[in-house]
Amino acid sequence: MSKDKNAPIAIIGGGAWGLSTALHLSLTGYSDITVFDRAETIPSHFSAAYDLNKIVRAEYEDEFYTQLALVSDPRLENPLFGPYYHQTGYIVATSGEAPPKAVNSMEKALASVSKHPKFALDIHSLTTREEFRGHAWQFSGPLNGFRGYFNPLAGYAHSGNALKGVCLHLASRGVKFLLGETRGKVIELLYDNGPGGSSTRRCTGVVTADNEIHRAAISICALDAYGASLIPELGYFAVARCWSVAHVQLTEQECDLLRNLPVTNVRDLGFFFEPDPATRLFKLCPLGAGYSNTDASGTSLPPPDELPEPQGYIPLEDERKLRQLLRETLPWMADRPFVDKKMCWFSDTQDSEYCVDFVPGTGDSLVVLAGDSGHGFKMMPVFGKWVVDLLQDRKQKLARWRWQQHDGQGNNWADSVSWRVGNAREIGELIEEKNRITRAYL
Ligand code: FSA
Repeated sequence: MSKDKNAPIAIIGGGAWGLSTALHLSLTGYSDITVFDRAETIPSHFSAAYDLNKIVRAEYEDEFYTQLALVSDPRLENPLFGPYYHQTGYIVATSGEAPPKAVNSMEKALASVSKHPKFALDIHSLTTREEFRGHAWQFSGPLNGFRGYFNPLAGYAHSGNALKGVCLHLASRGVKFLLGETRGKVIELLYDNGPGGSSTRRCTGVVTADNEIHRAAISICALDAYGASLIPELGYFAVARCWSVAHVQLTEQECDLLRNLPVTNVRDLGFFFEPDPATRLFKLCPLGAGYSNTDASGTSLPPPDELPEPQGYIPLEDERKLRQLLRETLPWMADRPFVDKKMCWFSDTQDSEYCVDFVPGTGDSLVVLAGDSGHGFKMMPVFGKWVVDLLQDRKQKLARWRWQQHDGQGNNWADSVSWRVGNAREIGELIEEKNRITRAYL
């Protein structure tokens, strides 16, 4: 990297990873950092972390990520993250109707946490309704055939508020923010031709929608699901995919009832969180293989509009899963309307590995951060350190986080991701389904 810590750095995308990168670069002494985002404010509604809450857990199928998540403990890092973290504990389960893939995955997770020195002593395996109620007394549903475990060393973080808090802190450290559809939306990356016919060109900065040129020694594309809009080759291995989010509006009394409810993740149905005390919203997400938005060239990107279709809508199959989840656990909520329904977009890789690397052929001038694969937010306290390491090492030393060469196999791997259940679909099919339902009710 440029040895000059005063050289301009452009970070494109003010989500969890972009802000964490700005934070750690600033803490390392880099003084001329600008964060660009299309949204008018942070938290940006283009960020996957624009949300009430995200699961914060250290347990993983892969010990490598367990170690990283343990280091990323929001209680330890600094006061920036602690206030948003709530250690309610974590119930992982399968219902009596779960397909073998979900049961196997839950059992593998239980076997692994049960022998892990960091978790083992506190893991409680749960096989009866009463055992589940020992950790979530609020569960009044039948919990038919539920099996699982409770891990107290986990919980959730208010991700939208964490982004806001970090943004304010960064502004106080002199990090600049260019926000909004004109000043903040990066429409193009600028390149020079590289020295004397070499195959390496350098990225020299960005152009925003108001046609301003912003020169940068290093440009860092932290657009995640939207990354292929600036770096098309990224779309070959990091696929924009979305999952449903829904909420139930609770009363103050209902909210009090559910206080301290552990995050509950039923692998064949979905997961939910203790209600947010400020809005009294109870957030739920169905589990599945996700939905992509693939164009004729084979690239999936979130829909381009400011409010991507379908907003205020989640697929019928997901509504069904969530209502089934509630009937089993909190049946009094099972027929309540879902509000603030949306699709949350991620950048998904086949092996769920992150991409933290230079874009090939750009020397050390253009970094891409992508492939959160639905497990990126929890790393926010430490993520930016890995970008600082990358810049200082001038190459990605970890093979698993390198830019992935396209294998020509296409993107038909979504159903085979080990920790997911179900079949991936295209968002276009859902819009047709939604229109059919709307027509049927006219
Ligand atoms: O830390 C977590 O387990 C949250 S995963 C969130 C999620 O929506 C997954 O449930 C889904 O399977 C996909 O991987 C995207 O992320």
